[in-house]
Amino acid sequence: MSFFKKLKEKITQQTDAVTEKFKEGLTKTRDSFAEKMNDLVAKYRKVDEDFFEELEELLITADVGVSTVMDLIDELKMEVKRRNIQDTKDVQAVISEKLVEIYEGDNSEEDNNLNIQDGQLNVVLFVGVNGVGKTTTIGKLAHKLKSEGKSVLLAAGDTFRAGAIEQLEVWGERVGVDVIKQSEGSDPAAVMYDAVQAAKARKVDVLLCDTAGRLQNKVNLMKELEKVKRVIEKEIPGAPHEVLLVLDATTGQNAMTQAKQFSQATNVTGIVLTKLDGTAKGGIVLAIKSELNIPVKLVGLGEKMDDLQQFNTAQYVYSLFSSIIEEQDEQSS
Ligand SMILES: Nc1nc2c(ncn2[C@@H]2O[C@H](COP(=O)(O)OP(=O)(O)O)[C@@H](O)[C@H]2O)c(=O)[nH]1
Ligand SMILES: [Mg+2]
Repeated sequence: MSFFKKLKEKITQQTDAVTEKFKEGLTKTRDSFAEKMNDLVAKYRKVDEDFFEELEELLITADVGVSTVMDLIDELKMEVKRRNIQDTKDVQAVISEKLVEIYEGDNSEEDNNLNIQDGQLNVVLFVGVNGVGKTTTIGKLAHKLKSEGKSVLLAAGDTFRAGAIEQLEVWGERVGVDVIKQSEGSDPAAVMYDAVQAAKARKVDVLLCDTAGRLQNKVNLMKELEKVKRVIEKEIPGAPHEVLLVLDATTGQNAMTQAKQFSQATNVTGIVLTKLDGTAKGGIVLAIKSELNIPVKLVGLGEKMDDLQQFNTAQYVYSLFSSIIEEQDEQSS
């Protein structure tokens, strides 16, 4: 069975709605990627060194990340030799296969489930710079958890940015969950303390904590996050159960830099990559995983309430290659 078919089979274990979301959200990346791939294949019919060089460039411009691309190209060259592939068209299938391999690494069981256990209070802390989509993601995730039957509480920990508390309250109303807040300018650690007490008293399943993205300088921001985290840790052993770093996919290498900074300062357990729908450079998902070794747990594929999805490699790679795959499938049948 071809790898595409296997990929497709893996995907059909999920609902059509999820597949549609991924395909729709990755339209820009797919269109740009498929167009460039098709051009490349048309230009070089036979596999040679020039073809690989241009392929390398193509992947780097899709933000896949230089060292990831280098590894991928090496792997591809070996595989092409091993299978004696001559036509560039046939390389496409191998690329998708290798991408999944690279992403999944040694363990094919992806660890992109959120660490949320039944029968206890779970605390999820959201960190990241201003504008990346923290508050929006909290709103979307609250909706998702609630629709799974969990009780949710929100903590308005961004007391710094004007309007941030109100923005979270709007999401709270939309989704139908309460928000614990204090006034603008108050100590975020105090807000977290209140929120944790409220969450305990109300016996909620999940507390989602918003934080500020920009203070006067980075050192202050990191110190504040540490303080917030300490308050949570002290009140609930084992918490926070997740520290999710939110990154904006449209910012490319900037997002990589942020990831490095935040993961040095705090123990990031997962990444939320937002605005994948707004970029043609969706290759960044692969760069994050292979260069930072932090799992991308959730992806933002739009601004609406249900535009947050758990990340899934098969869905992602299938979405990127689907137009190419379907064309090839048609030709071969
Ligand atoms: N297209 C798109 N926009 C998003 C996504 N996530 C967030 N946004 C938008 O990004 C902007 C900043 O989001 P916000 O949650 O306020 O960021 P915060 O400063 O990190 O809390 C808002 O206009 C959101 O609607 C996404 O997945 N796709
Ligand atoms: Mg915010």
